Amino acid sequence: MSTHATVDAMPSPYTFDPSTTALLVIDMQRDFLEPGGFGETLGNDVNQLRSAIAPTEALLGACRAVGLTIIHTREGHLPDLSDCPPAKLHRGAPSMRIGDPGPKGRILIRGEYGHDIVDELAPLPGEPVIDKPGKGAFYATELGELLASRGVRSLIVTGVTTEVCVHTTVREANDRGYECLVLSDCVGSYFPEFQRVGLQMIAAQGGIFGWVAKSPAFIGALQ
Ligand code: TIU
Repeated sequence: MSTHATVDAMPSPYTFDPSTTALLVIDMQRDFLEPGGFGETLGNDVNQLRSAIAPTEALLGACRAVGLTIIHTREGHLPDLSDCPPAKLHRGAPSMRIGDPGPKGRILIRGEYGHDIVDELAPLPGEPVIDKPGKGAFYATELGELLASRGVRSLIVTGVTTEVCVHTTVREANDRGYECLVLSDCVGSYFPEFQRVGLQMIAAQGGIFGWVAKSPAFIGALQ
């Protein structure tokens, strides 16, 4: 028997069954959230993202307490860059390119210190970590198969950055039939304007990509 819960959300209440719901924590990596990583090489102020850490830590605690499926993702590339298209490697004028040696290891390379998730949000044993070469978490990863194997239909989406990897993943998930709820205090952008508008774009037009709520509302619905 399934038990449904409802969250006060935009543009309408979000109803989910915890047994077919997964929390997706996107790319909360040192490379995006700490100085000396990929985000900073692109010219960004990494402090803009750090407000998402504490609410996500609380959210993880609540989800772990009720046994909700939790999946983490990391953006990054193989050491030989064979999975990094030239279009991504050569785009823009970063201070360091993907694969260059930085203070936290090679920029955005799997296995390096900077590529891993920040200490506060470290995955627990048994929580899948999806390594992805693109912005979307479904592209060239095992995420789709993993969700299907667990019967997941609803995704609670958090992480960074709101308008890049969160948006791309929500759009991918929406086209695959998932019901996505984005938690506004657990996502972050380097650009306050993009944070605001990026969230509006999810819930506009009657929820064209999904729903938006604050994490305390979701945590309340879990209990
Ligand atoms: N640059 C930027 O805003 N984001 C990324 O490159 N990756 C993610 O969002 N994870």
